[in-house]
Amino acid sequence: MQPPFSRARLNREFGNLVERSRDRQLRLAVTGLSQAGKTAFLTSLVNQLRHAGVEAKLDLLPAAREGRLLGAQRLNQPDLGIPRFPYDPAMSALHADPPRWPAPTRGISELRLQLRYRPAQRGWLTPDIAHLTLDIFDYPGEWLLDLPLLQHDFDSWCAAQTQPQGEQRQALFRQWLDGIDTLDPTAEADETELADLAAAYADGLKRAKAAGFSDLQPGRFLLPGEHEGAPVLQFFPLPETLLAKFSLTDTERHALPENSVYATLAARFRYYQQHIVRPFYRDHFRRFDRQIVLVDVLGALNAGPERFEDLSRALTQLMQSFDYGKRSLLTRLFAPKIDRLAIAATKADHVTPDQHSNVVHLLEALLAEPLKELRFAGVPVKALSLASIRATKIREVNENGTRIPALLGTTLSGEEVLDFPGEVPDRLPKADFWQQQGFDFSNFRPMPTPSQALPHIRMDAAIDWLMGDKLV
Ligand SMILES: Nc1nc2c(ncn2[C@@H]2O[C@H](COP(=O)(O)OP(=O)(O)OP(=O)(O)O)[C@@H](O)[C@H]2O)c(=O)[nH]1
Ligand SMILES: [Mg+2]
Repeated sequence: MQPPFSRARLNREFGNLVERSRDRQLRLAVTGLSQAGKTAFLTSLVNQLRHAGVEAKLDLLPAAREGRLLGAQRLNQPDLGIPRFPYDPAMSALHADPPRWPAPTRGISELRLQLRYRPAQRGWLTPDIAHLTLDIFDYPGEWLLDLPLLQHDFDSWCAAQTQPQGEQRQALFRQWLDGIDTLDPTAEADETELADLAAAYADGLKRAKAAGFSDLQPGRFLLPGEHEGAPVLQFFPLPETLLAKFSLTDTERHALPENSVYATLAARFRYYQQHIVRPFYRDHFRRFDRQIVLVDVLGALNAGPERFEDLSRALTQLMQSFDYGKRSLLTRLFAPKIDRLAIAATKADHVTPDQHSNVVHLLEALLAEPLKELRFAGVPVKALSLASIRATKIREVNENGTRIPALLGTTLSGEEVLDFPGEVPDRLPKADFWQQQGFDFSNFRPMPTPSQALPHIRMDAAIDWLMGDKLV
């Protein structure tokens, strides 16, 4: 007589059981510069998962399409010392009358979600319901740019920060540049003078941020948090030209007394690295399995060539720190095991659907170098465009017999507009693009939504790529 189960089947079922009984966990890092759309993405992610199977439209996510994803609930987060991700305040803002965008992020927050789903493959040992625990965290984008700062010593950081970066940007630092011109790096440090110059440098960074530039370090100068006014935030780079005036060799420079301007600034830079930047990354960017890099490509395209190049420089630096190959900084420091990555152009609802593939090509062009390295390192990468919270509707306008796609939205000041945003280039724009400036981007207010689930574009595709394989 045949045994009821073959050994192979028993082994397989036992394997399944072990797999299911092991609590499936996933830690997702959402990476993006200031205003890239991290908080909107996280709010929408939580919202879509909570309303999966009911109101959320998630056709590109098989677990939801097949009715197997049953929803998600918040669990107590592991670190009780960190505020909870403000999902409820974000939803209240989006459901207010008139609707508002969630507030810019001022500190770190975390959230743990438990997803309930029915496994796709059923066996006699497979439970009816399985769980996936998802950990997410949010932080101000300004602080992310401190990551590349970890790769430098004070000298190389000075060189990187003071290389020519375009006239418009330079003009915003004029007051600091004038002040620093007469500084003697070998002289004894005058605390008040250094504090004033650091304040002028921070002021330059704030102006550059307001003017749409992205490559801004140190990040805490923009958003100091609890370090406001502390000496650790009173340093700045010394331009090569200034150091050259004193024609010091590297050895002479490093032998300057501890209380000299040069040594004081270098010590504060090191302290900043060790006590502010390193703990931030150690505590929050360690041990994540999946990553999504969000980029506001359209915003940069709208802002002109100098800011577009600035974004490209900032992202390339940032992604170098996340180089998943052998020599990467993070691999050395914290050995993360990221096995899958998405890069996404956010706010895709600012262009008509016929432009979406161009947006993705442009994003890939912007991140060409880091993408090459990621592919070489064997990390699967998906590029997509998405709108975490869609704020426009598509309309077609008939112009002399031709149907032209347009966007219907409400501006931040409350005016309903029909918008023709124009063509997005599918590669890094050449000079003539900027001269003709065929792209017009205006901010929209979120749409009032009767449904609990937020309207989106391709959030389901992003969720599927980031965690669909865990929901089988
Ligand atoms: N139309 C549209 N606008 C969006 C979308 N996502 C974000 N935005 C806009 O971009 C702004 C910034 O989005 P946030 O999610 O706050 O950006 P962030 O990356 O969290 O920024 P910081 O907290 O400053 O680091 C929002 O206030 C909206 O104006 C989207 O899906 N569609
Ligand atoms: Mg935010």
